[in-house]
Amino acid sequence: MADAQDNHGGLLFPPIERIQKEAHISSFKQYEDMYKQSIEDPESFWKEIAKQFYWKSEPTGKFFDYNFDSRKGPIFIKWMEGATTNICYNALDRNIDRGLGSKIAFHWEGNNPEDGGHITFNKLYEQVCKFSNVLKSMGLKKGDRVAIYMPMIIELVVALLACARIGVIHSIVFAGFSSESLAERILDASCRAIITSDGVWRGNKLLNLKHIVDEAIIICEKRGHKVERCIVVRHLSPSDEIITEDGDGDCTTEPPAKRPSRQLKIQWSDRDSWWHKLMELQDAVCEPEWMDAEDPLFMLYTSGSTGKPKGVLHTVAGYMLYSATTFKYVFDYQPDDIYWCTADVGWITGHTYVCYGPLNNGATGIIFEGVPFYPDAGRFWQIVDKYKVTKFYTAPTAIRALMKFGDDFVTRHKRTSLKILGTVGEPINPEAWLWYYNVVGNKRCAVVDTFWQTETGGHVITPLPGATVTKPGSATFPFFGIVPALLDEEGKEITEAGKEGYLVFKQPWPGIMRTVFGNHERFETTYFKKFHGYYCTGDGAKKDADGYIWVTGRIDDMVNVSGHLLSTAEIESALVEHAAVSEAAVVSHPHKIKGECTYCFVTLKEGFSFSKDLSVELKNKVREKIGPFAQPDFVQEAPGLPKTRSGKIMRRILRKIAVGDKEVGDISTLADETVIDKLFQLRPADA
Ligand code: 6R9
Repeated sequence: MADAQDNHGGLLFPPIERIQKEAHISSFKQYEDMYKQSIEDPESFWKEIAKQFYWKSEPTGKFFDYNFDSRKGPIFIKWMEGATTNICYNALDRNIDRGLGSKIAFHWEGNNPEDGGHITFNKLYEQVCKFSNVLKSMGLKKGDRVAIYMPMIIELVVALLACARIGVIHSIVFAGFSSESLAERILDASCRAIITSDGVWRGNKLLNLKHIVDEAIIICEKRGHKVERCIVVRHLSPSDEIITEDGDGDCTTEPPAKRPSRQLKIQWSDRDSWWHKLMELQDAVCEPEWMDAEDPLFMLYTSGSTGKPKGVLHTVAGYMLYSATTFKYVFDYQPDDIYWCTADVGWITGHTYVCYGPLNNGATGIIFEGVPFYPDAGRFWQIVDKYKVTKFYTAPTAIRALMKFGDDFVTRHKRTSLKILGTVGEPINPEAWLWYYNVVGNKRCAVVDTFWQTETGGHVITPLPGATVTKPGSATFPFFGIVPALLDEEGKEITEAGKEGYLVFKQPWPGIMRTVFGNHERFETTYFKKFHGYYCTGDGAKKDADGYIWVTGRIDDMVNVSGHLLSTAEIESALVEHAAVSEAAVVSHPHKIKGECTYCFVTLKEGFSFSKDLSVELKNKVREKIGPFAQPDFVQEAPGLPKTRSGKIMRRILRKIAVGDKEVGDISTLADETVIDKLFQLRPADA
């Protein structure tokens, strides 16, 4: 058992001996040596790693090349250009060739604890080949975009890998987004087809995914884009009655035995096809499309500060190297591991650490359809015991929410298989870190707090479990190839310990995004214009006297709600769509479980008055427009907003008002100072 050491009042956690013993990187010195090589000679570092993969042909030009300074020309990043490979081939065929065919690739754990199954690498290969052939039979080809809006089921991974196999760019949209948000993403990428399922149970809620997709397709049609095909997985159990318009639904009218009986009505049209019917007709062999290293692999939308989501684009080879390497070292992957990342594949964490990273290492993973509190708050640990999970990865918001239910839900399960506990998505408060370490990990597991972004493709600042002495709340040190710096507002590097600055990176690593889909200019403006020569994360951070990096959170107009990034502009534009609202300003607000939540100030149009009902209506508006996870916690009336003479809303002041802090700071640039008092008076009682 490892206990903390005291470090000037802070806690230090040295690597756990039993983990260190088997670790790929088992001392800080070894990390430092490898790190040094990775930044001084990235070419030879990544060339060595590239040898683990299958390449149809070798790079034709420079191994890597880039420009991070827009004054010198367009921003670009290229790794291994001219080399050809296929990430699906590497994940499946290569692993089968090295004898892993009968190994389990995924255990599937349903929302209902009695639902489950598994798939081996052989079987996954067969399913993926068949589905690649389905896509091909529809005329889909390299470079086309396909949207995926699916629950956490094996078919989701099959769909993703099949796209990758034939060079179709997948654009996965988390199946919690509204039809509007889904439509916006389909339109931006001009997706030719969409893959979904009939519905899904989440906890005790039944969601009609097909209906949301139908609505999104109608919105797209109205805006001039036709989605040609919609493929629907028959996922609900035969006892969930499905009624389709043409009766093509393998219907049964028997009520479900153990679950609440519900009918799911879905519409059916010419563009729709059942997944299983299409699969029946296909061959289980499909030659992969040999892709250039820099061909696009997937796009994934992330919130942008202007409100319009950005399609972050990743390419084949760099992402493959980086996702696999971070997975191997950060979770210290060993062949007998049972690895579980609880993230939904609809987010980047699911792309990199449910699918691509583990599969390219030949790991056995878990796909969990449900939620942490169903049937009770012990579900995670019950699953850990059921499969003997060794490496577990989740988000601070889940940890905090589970903490609230007390230790009992954890300690009634054994958890003796656990070795490494990861966290991602937002800064983890030391209290949650310590609970994770002491209670969940029983003081015998390493905690890795991994900082990264959709844009970075994989972990960029993170401890290594066998090498790094950790401090609760710090993501510690850069991964291989990452050169971080902290800049002040003027772009000068901060060297002083404890001083906060903008977290930036000086040179590219293989997994960094290459562009914003269809808008390279936005890519340059968002990440490279604020500080020339650096990739700017949009996060603030500081370094302590020991060189540890502490990420403090977003410093742009982004809010991190339960680990999901939302832009305040996006919420504001949903609010002003309501007939009563003339202007809205949204700020982030601390929240015990979610980390942050949103607090909305709304100015009403003449003739409207504020009420509880209106507040509820506005919250629902955001929910419908963006998705349930975006629902604001607070809405308050604002007869006037604090604005500068040039008309800029001073959000800094609104954040103070939201928390009831009268020390609002400098207000000399305000056009009208009297609004502040009024806003304090109108704060809702529960804020
Ligand atoms: C992987 C992912 C990225 C933003 C990022 C930052 C926050 C993620 C963090 C963290 C502190 C950590 N973030 N991990 N902040 N410590 N360990 O979450 O991607 O959805 O794009 O969010 O999340 O603010 O900029 P994404």
